Amino acid sequence: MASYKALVKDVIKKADVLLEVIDSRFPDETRNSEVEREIIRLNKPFIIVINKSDLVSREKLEKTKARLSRIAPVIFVSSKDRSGTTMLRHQILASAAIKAGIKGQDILVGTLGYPNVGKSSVINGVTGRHRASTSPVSGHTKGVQHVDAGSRIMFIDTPGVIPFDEKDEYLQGLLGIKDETHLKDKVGVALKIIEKMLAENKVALESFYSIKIEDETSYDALELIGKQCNFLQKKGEVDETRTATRVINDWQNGLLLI
Ligand SMILES: Nc1nc2c(ncn2[C@@H]2O[C@H](COP(=O)(O)OP(=O)(O)OP(=O)(O)O)[C@@H](O)[C@H]2O)c(=O)[nH]1
Ligand SMILES: [Mg+2]
Repeated sequence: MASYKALVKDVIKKADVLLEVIDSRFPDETRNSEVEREIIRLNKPFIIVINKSDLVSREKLEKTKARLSRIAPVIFVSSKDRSGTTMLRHQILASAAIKAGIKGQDILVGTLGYPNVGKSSVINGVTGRHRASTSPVSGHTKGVQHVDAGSRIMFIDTPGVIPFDEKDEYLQGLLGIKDETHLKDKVGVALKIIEKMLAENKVALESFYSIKIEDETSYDALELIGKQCNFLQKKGEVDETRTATRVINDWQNGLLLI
């Protein structure tokens, strides 16, 4: 942990421009105030990159952007759809231009963010090639790696900032930091996903599982999904763990949009 913090501080010190990559579904949970404070303290230009924007409606993205634009320039990216990456390249050049004294040299772009938010994928999106290694399993990028993106942009890829402790299993499940096989309370995590869907896009949840939710709780909705998927036990009751596993996988594979 301590060495991790030192690594992040070192990247912030060395970089000319910093990217804080966040998950569009959890903009607040995936921002890191300690990292932002350190960037501001060293007076470095930074860009907030809202990644996985393919998973969230345009309206919600615009709201998040309006809110976060007060802090730093904000760019939406979908590394999956390769959208926003040209805009990000331009913003990097614009932010670097503000910083005096790096004319003609490489622009070092430090890429920071929580595990699994898509830091390496964003780098590949801007580079236009699969230069940085990515994986659905978090904790993939080990140590600091340099990736040349051309036009003088040199990315520094880093491992995910600040792993959550065990207590935050729900958040780890929601953010895809742990997959279903590593989650102990699968039903609990699935209920959190359902709660999030009920609050943000109930219609998408209903249509994805072909169910109708009236005033039901998240638990009732899990039961409905189990019935609809025919995940039943011998006596006919819903197999909650199996249903929860399905919901977690669908969510983590980006099939449930908000
Ligand atoms: N739907 C969607 N999935 C994405 C996007 N960007 C990345 N992913 C997926 O998110 C997962 C993590 O991507 P990585 O680029 O490895 O994430 P990272 O932040 O570098 O992860 P660590 O190095 O483990 O900290 C992979 O399964 C990617 O396919 C995106 O824009 N949209
Ligand atoms: Mg990575």
